[in-house]
Amino acid sequence: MSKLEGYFAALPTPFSDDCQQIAQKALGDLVQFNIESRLDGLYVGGSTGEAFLMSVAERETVLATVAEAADGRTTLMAHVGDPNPAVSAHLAKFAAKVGYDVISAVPPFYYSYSVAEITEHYRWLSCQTDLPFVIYNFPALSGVKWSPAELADLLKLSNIVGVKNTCSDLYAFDQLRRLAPKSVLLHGFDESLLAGLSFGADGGIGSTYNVQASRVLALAKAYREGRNEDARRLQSQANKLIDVLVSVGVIPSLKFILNQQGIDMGECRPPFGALTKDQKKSLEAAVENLM
Ligand code: MN9
Repeated sequence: MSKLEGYFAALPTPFSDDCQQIAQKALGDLVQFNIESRLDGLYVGGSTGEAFLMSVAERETVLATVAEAADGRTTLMAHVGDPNPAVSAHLAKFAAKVGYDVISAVPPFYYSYSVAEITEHYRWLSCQTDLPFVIYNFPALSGVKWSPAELADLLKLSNIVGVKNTCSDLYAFDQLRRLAPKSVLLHGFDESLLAGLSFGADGGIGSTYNVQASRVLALAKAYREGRNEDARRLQSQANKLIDVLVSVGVIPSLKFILNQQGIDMGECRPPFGALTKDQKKSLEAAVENLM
Protein backbone atom coordinates (compact mmCIF):
# COMPACT_ATOMS: atom_id res chain seq x y z
CA MET A 1 0.00 0.00 0.00
CA SER A 2 1.45 3.39 -0.93
CA LYS A 3 1.69 6.18 1.64
CA LEU A 4 -1.20 7.83 -0.16
CA GLU A 5 -3.71 5.01 0.28
CA GLY A 6 -5.68 4.65 3.50
CA TYR A 7 -7.76 6.84 5.78
CA PHE A 8 -6.96 10.47 6.55
CA ALA A 9 -8.69 12.85 8.98
CA ALA A 10 -9.46 16.27 7.50
CA LEU A 11 -8.22 18.37 10.41
CA PRO A 12 -10.27 21.21 11.96
CA THR A 13 -8.32 24.21 13.29
CA PRO A 14 -8.57 25.14 17.00
CA PHE A 15 -8.81 28.86 17.73
CA SER A 16 -8.39 30.73 21.03
CA ASP A 17 -8.81 34.32 22.27
CA ASP A 18 -12.23 34.75 20.74
CA CYS A 19 -11.00 33.04 17.53
CA GLN A 20 -8.21 35.58 17.10
CA GLN A 21 -5.35 33.09 17.54
CA ILE A 22 -4.46 29.61 16.30
CA ALA A 23 -4.55 27.46 19.46
CA GLN A 24 -1.24 25.71 18.82
CA LYS A 25 -1.22 23.50 21.92
CA ALA A 26 -4.75 22.26 21.17
CA LEU A 27 -3.72 21.64 17.56
CA GLY A 28 -0.87 19.48 18.81
CA ASP A 29 -3.31 17.61 21.07
CA LEU A 30 -5.60 17.03 18.07
CA VAL A 31 -2.71 15.63 16.02
CA GLN A 32 -1.80 13.29 18.87
CA PHE A 33 -5.46 12.25 19.28
CA ASN A 34 -5.68 11.33 15.59
CA ILE A 35 -2.33 9.52 15.58
CA GLU A 36 -3.50 7.43 18.55
CA SER A 37 -6.67 6.57 16.61
CA ARG A 38 -4.40 4.77 14.13
CA LEU A 39 -5.60 6.59 11.03
CA ASP A 40 -3.11 6.59 8.14
CA GLY A 41 -2.63 10.33 7.96
CA LEU A 42 -3.91 13.88 8.22
CA TYR A 43 -5.30 16.25 5.59
CA VAL A 44 -4.34 19.69 6.86
CA GLY A 45 -5.61 23.17 5.99
CA GLY A 46 -8.62 22.24 3.89
CA SER A 47 -12.35 23.03 4.04
CA THR A 48 -12.67 21.45 7.49
CA GLY A 49 -9.70 23.50 8.67
CA GLU A 50 -11.45 26.80 7.85
CA ALA A 51 -8.47 27.58 5.60
CA PHE A 52 -10.32 30.33 3.77
CA LEU A 53 -10.98 32.16 7.03
CA MET A 54 -7.26 32.49 7.78
CA SER A 55 -4.39 34.68 6.65
CA VAL A 56 -1.47 33.13 4.75
CA ALA A 57 0.68 33.49 7.88
CA GLU A 58 -1.95 31.64 9.93
CA ARG A 59 -2.15 28.88 7.32
CA GLU A 60 1.64 28.54 7.61
CA THR A 61 1.35 28.35 11.41
CA VAL A 62 -1.17 25.51 11.13
CA LEU A 63 1.01 23.59 8.65
CA ALA A 64 4.14 24.03 10.78
CA THR A 65 2.43 23.21 14.10
CA VAL A 66 0.94 19.99 12.73
CA ALA A 67 4.25 18.92 11.17
CA GLU A 68 6.06 19.51 14.46
CA ALA A 69 3.44 17.61 16.49
CA ALA A 70 3.31 14.72 14.01
CA ASP A 71 7.10 14.46 14.03
CA GLY A 72 7.14 12.05 11.08
CA ARG A 73 4.72 9.57 12.74
CA THR A 74 1.97 9.82 10.13
CA THR A 75 1.43 10.83 6.50
CA LEU A 76 0.75 14.55 6.11
CA MET A 77 -1.15 16.11 3.21
CA ALA A 78 -1.11 19.91 2.97
CA HIS A 79 -4.08 21.63 1.34
CA VAL A 80 -2.85 24.83 -0.35
CA GLY A 81 -5.81 25.70 -2.56
CA ASP A 82 -6.71 29.39 -2.83
CA PRO A 83 -8.32 31.81 -5.29
CA ASN A 84 -4.81 33.28 -5.72
CA PRO A 85 -2.31 30.84 -7.32
CA ALA A 86 0.62 32.76 -5.84
CA VAL A 87 -0.67 31.94 -2.36
CA SER A 88 -1.02 28.27 -3.28
CA ALA A 89 2.53 28.14 -4.65
CA HIS A 90 3.90 29.84 -1.55
CA LEU A 91 2.08 27.44 0.80
CA ALA A 92 3.15 24.41 -1.26
CA LYS A 93 6.81 25.38 -0.94
CA PHE A 94 6.33 26.08 2.77
CA ALA A 95 4.67 22.68 3.32
CA ALA A 96 7.53 20.93 1.51
CA LYS A 97 10.03 22.81 3.67
CA VAL A 98 8.39 21.74 6.94
CA GLY A 99 8.22 18.08 5.92
CA TYR A 100 4.83 17.32 4.33
CA ASP A 101 4.45 14.20 2.23
CA VAL A 102 1.78 15.36 -0.22
CA ILE A 103 0.43 18.64 -1.60
CA SER A 104 -3.25 19.06 -2.46
CA ALA A 105 -5.42 21.89 -3.78
CA VAL A 106 -9.00 22.67 -4.66
CA PRO A 107 -9.22 24.40 -8.08
CA PRO A 108 -9.01 28.23 -8.00
CA PHE A 109 -12.53 29.50 -7.37
CA TYR A 110 -14.76 32.62 -7.37
CA TYR A 111 -13.92 33.60 -10.97
CA SER A 112 -14.88 30.95 -13.54
CA TYR A 113 -12.02 29.51 -15.60
CA SER A 114 -11.93 27.24 -18.65
CA VAL A 115 -10.82 23.63 -18.32
CA ALA A 116 -7.67 24.62 -20.21
CA GLU A 117 -6.92 27.42 -17.71
CA ILE A 118 -7.45 25.14 -14.71
CA THR A 119 -5.34 22.42 -16.34
CA GLU A 120 -2.51 24.92 -16.84
CA HIS A 121 -2.92 26.02 -13.23
CA TYR A 122 -2.52 22.47 -11.95
CA ARG A 123 0.37 21.74 -14.34
CA TRP A 124 2.17 24.77 -12.88
CA LEU A 125 1.18 24.33 -9.21
CA SER A 126 1.94 20.59 -9.06
CA CYS A 127 5.53 21.35 -10.12
CA GLN A 128 6.18 24.00 -7.44
CA THR A 129 7.60 21.20 -5.27
CA ASP A 130 8.84 17.67 -5.94
CA LEU A 131 6.12 16.23 -3.70
CA PRO A 132 3.28 14.10 -5.07
CA PHE A 133 0.14 16.16 -5.70
CA VAL A 134 -3.51 15.27 -5.05
CA ILE A 135 -6.30 17.21 -6.72
CA TYR A 136 -9.18 18.19 -4.40
CA ASN A 137 -12.43 17.70 -6.32
CA PHE A 138 -15.34 19.25 -4.40
CA PRO A 139 -17.79 20.56 -7.03
CA ALA A 140 -20.48 21.47 -4.48
CA LEU A 141 -18.20 24.01 -2.77
CA SER A 142 -15.68 24.95 -5.48
CA GLY A 143 -18.23 25.33 -8.28
CA VAL A 144 -15.85 23.49 -10.63
CA LYS A 145 -17.44 20.38 -12.21
CA TRP A 146 -15.17 18.14 -14.26
CA SER A 147 -16.34 15.22 -16.38
CA PRO A 148 -14.60 11.93 -15.53
CA ALA A 149 -12.60 12.28 -18.76
CA GLU A 150 -11.47 15.84 -17.88
CA LEU A 151 -10.47 14.75 -14.37
CA ALA A 152 -8.64 11.72 -15.78
CA ASP A 153 -6.69 14.05 -18.09
CA LEU A 154 -5.63 16.15 -15.09
CA LEU A 155 -4.44 12.97 -13.39
CA LYS A 156 -2.04 12.40 -16.28
CA LEU A 157 -0.06 15.56 -15.43
CA SER A 158 3.41 14.87 -13.98
CA ASN A 159 3.51 14.86 -10.13
CA ILE A 160 -0.28 14.48 -9.93
CA VAL A 161 -0.90 11.10 -8.32
CA GLY A 162 -4.53 11.16 -7.22
CA VAL A 163 -7.68 12.95 -6.17
CA LYS A 164 -9.61 13.67 -2.98
CA ASN A 165 -13.00 13.09 -4.55
CA THR A 166 -15.79 14.74 -2.59
CA CYS A 167 -18.58 14.00 -5.00
CA SER A 168 -21.72 11.92 -4.59
CA ASP A 169 -21.93 10.82 -8.25
CA LEU A 170 -20.76 7.20 -7.92
CA TYR A 171 -21.32 6.45 -11.62
CA ALA A 172 -18.88 9.24 -12.49
CA PHE A 173 -16.53 7.81 -9.86
CA ASP A 174 -16.63 4.37 -11.50
CA GLN A 175 -15.93 5.98 -14.90
CA LEU A 176 -12.95 7.82 -13.36
CA ARG A 177 -11.71 4.58 -11.78
CA ARG A 178 -11.75 2.89 -15.20
CA LEU A 179 -10.09 5.88 -16.91
CA ALA A 180 -7.38 6.31 -14.24
CA PRO A 181 -6.57 2.80 -12.98
CA LYS A 182 -3.17 3.79 -11.57
CA SER A 183 -4.25 6.97 -9.75
CA VAL A 184 -4.99 7.08 -6.02
CA LEU A 185 -8.70 7.86 -5.63
CA LEU A 186 -9.66 8.86 -2.09
CA HIS A 187 -13.36 9.13 -1.29
CA GLY A 188 -14.30 12.46 0.31
CA PHE A 189 -17.88 12.01 1.53
CA ASP A 190 -17.79 10.00 4.76
CA GLU A 191 -21.49 9.11 4.52
CA SER A 192 -20.88 7.10 1.31
CA LEU A 193 -17.39 5.73 2.05
CA LEU A 194 -18.50 2.12 1.61
CA ALA A 195 -20.02 2.93 -1.78
CA GLY A 196 -16.76 4.60 -2.78
CA LEU A 197 -14.75 1.57 -1.68
CA SER A 198 -17.05 -0.76 -3.57
CA PHE A 199 -16.42 1.32 -6.72
CA GLY A 200 -12.66 1.05 -6.28
CA ALA A 201 -11.62 3.89 -3.96
CA ASP A 202 -8.16 3.46 -2.39
CA GLY A 203 -9.33 4.94 0.92
CA GLY A 204 -10.93 8.10 2.21
CA ILE A 205 -10.36 11.56 3.60
CA GLY A 206 -13.01 12.79 5.99
CA SER A 207 -13.82 15.43 8.57
CA THR A 208 -15.91 13.05 10.70
CA TYR A 209 -12.93 10.66 10.97
CA ASN A 210 -11.79 12.99 13.76
CA VAL A 211 -14.63 11.72 15.96
CA GLN A 212 -15.30 8.19 14.66
CA ALA A 213 -11.97 6.87 13.39
CA SER A 214 -12.40 3.42 14.95
CA ARG A 215 -15.74 2.96 13.16
CA VAL A 216 -14.24 4.10 9.84
CA LEU A 217 -11.29 1.72 10.22
CA ALA A 218 -13.61 -1.14 11.23
CA LEU A 219 -15.78 -0.42 8.16
CA ALA A 220 -12.70 -0.50 5.90
CA LYS A 221 -11.50 -3.77 7.48
CA ALA A 222 -14.92 -5.38 7.12
CA TYR A 223 -15.01 -4.34 3.46
CA ARG A 224 -11.49 -5.68 2.82
CA GLU A 225 -12.45 -9.00 4.44
CA GLY A 226 -15.64 -9.31 2.42
CA ARG A 227 -17.89 -8.94 5.48
CA ASN A 228 -20.37 -6.82 3.52
CA GLU A 229 -23.19 -6.89 6.07
CA ASP A 230 -20.83 -5.74 8.83
CA ALA A 231 -19.49 -2.99 6.57
CA ARG A 232 -22.99 -1.82 5.70
CA ARG A 233 -24.02 -1.82 9.36
CA LEU A 234 -20.95 0.24 10.29
CA GLN A 235 -21.64 2.73 7.49
CA SER A 236 -25.21 3.08 8.73
CA GLN A 237 -24.00 3.63 12.33
CA ALA A 238 -21.52 6.25 11.10
CA ASN A 239 -24.32 7.96 9.18
CA LYS A 240 -26.56 8.24 12.23
CA LEU A 241 -23.86 10.46 13.75
CA ILE A 242 -23.27 12.27 10.43
CA ASP A 243 -27.04 13.00 10.26
CA VAL A 244 -26.68 15.11 13.40
CA LEU A 245 -23.39 16.75 12.36
CA VAL A 246 -24.78 17.75 8.97
CA SER A 247 -28.03 19.06 10.48
CA VAL A 248 -26.12 21.30 12.92
CA GLY A 249 -23.16 22.11 10.66
CA VAL A 250 -20.21 19.73 10.34
CA ILE A 251 -17.32 21.95 11.36
CA PRO A 252 -18.95 23.62 14.39
CA SER A 253 -20.21 20.17 15.48
CA LEU A 254 -16.75 18.61 15.25
CA LYS A 255 -15.33 21.36 17.41
CA PHE A 256 -18.10 20.95 19.99
CA ILE A 257 -17.57 17.17 20.20
CA LEU A 258 -13.77 17.46 20.35
CA ASN A 259 -14.12 20.10 23.09
CA GLN A 260 -16.14 17.50 25.00
CA GLN A 261 -13.28 15.03 24.47
CA GLY A 262 -10.96 17.49 26.22
CA ILE A 263 -9.32 19.07 23.17
CA ASP A 264 -9.71 22.85 23.48
CA MET A 265 -10.93 23.55 19.93
CA GLY A 266 -12.68 26.84 20.66
CA GLU A 267 -15.32 27.95 18.18
CA CYS A 268 -15.53 28.46 14.40
CA ARG A 269 -14.67 31.86 13.01
CA PRO A 270 -17.41 34.14 11.69
CA PRO A 271 -19.39 34.05 9.49
CA PHE A 272 -20.03 30.73 11.28
CA GLY A 273 -22.39 31.54 14.17
CA ALA A 274 -22.42 30.16 17.71
CA LEU A 275 -24.29 26.89 18.35
CA THR A 276 -27.76 27.29 19.84
CA LYS A 277 -28.78 25.56 23.08
CA ASP A 278 -30.88 23.07 21.10
CA GLN A 279 -27.98 22.30 18.73
CA LYS A 280 -25.71 21.66 21.72
CA LYS A 281 -28.35 19.37 23.23
CA SER A 282 -28.62 17.30 20.03
CA LEU A 283 -24.83 17.01 19.85
CA GLU A 284 -24.63 15.94 23.51
CA ALA A 285 -27.26 13.28 22.80
CA ALA A 286 -25.29 12.16 19.72
CA VAL A 287 -22.10 11.83 21.79
CA GLU A 288 -24.04 9.86 24.40
CA ASN A 289 -25.87 7.51 22.03
CA LEU A 290 -23.95 7.38 18.75
CA MET A 291 -20.22 7.41 19.55
O1 MN9 B 1 -14.61 16.89 1.85
C1 MN9 B 1 -15.57 16.63 3.92
N1 MN9 B 1 -15.53 17.82 4.62
C2 MN9 B 1 -16.33 18.91 4.44
C3 MN9 B 1 -15.70 16.90 2.46
O2 MN9 B 1 -17.31 18.91 3.73
C4 MN9 B 1 -15.97 20.12 5.20
C5 MN9 B 1 -16.51 15.53 4.35
O3 MN9 B 1 -15.78 14.83 5.34
C6 MN9 B 1 -17.87 15.93 4.93
O4 MN9 B 1 -17.69 16.83 6.01
C7 MN9 B 1 -18.58 14.69 5.48
C8 MN9 B 1 -19.97 15.03 6.05
O5 MN9 B 1 -20.81 15.48 5.01
O6 MN9 B 1 -18.70 13.76 4.44
